Amino acid sequence: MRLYTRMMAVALMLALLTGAALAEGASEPSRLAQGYRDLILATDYGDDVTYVIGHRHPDSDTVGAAIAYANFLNELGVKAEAVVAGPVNNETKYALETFVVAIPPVMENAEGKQFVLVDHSAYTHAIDDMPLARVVGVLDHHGIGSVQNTDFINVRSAPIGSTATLVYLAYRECEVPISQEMAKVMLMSILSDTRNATSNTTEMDRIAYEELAEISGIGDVDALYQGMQDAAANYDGMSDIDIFLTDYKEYTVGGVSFGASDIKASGEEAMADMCDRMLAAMEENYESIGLDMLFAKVSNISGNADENQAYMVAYPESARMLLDACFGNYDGKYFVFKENMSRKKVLIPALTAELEK
Ligand SMILES: [Mn+2]
Repeated sequence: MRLYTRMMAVALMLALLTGAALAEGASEPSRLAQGYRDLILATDYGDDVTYVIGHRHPDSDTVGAAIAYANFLNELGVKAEAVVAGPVNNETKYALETFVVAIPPVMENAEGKQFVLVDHSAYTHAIDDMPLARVVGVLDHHGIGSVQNTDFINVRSAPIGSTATLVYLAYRECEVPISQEMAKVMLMSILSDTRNATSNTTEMDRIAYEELAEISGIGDVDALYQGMQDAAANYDGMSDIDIFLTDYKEYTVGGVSFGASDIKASGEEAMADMCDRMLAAMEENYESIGLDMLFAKVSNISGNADENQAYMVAYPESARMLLDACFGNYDGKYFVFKENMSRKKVLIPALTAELEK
């Protein structure tokens, strides 16, 4: 018996030393957790599959939140599957391949299908025929968008760093155990959307980050993030317009339509080069994209704090003038930012405020 106890102690110590995963086991939910489960299950999901999908031009938050929320619904007995609105980017591909987690299939038609939307709630950010689908749930951190149907939608929207943090919260509230695999996937999302907890990070994001890092068994989270960053800045083999459309969103404010892209480059020279290419790509594809204004922000991932952290270019001249009215930091060629500002938190609100004047 003493030998057994000692063996257990040694095993526990080894587990701690090697940073082994602390995947959670299932137990009966508390009364409060059952109440939270009932809230989720109050939706009539029917017998068909509920697809969990993120926004177009998918990023790591949108993909990770879809995978983890589909798994969460499965754990509650709902038939759900994660899908993506287009091919995943290099950053997401790198992380999922590292975790050996399958990339969800691309969904092209929404008509007649049933969805939970994650990381978006506006039809402009959803796949084309989403207005012809039944939306039963929304988890988002971009405010409340245009998505509506006649049925009751279970919505959770909060000004938080990552949608995956809301998914994490759902697991916790409902006391659904978080597997090592799901911890990795949600951590990927939080790392990406909060830039490794350096931007737009709420206390809830930090709690999720820390607990998921522990459960995931990933020892060196910073190294994982660096790998994701390097993969994100790798546009090898892509045309300039494909690069422009990798992390790209469209908006309409006061009758003016515009698209905004977020691109990564390492160092000021690479940023300037990328800005030149994006400006040419925007000009060349302006007619086919068909919006009034196009913006490209190139973020610096060099980690060098002495350098400027973002450059921007805009097309056509009306867009350049609008950006100038917002920030006034045009150097004759590029808009230059000391801090890398968030598209969601800074750029879009600034453009919106100026357009509404
Ligand atoms: Mn997001």
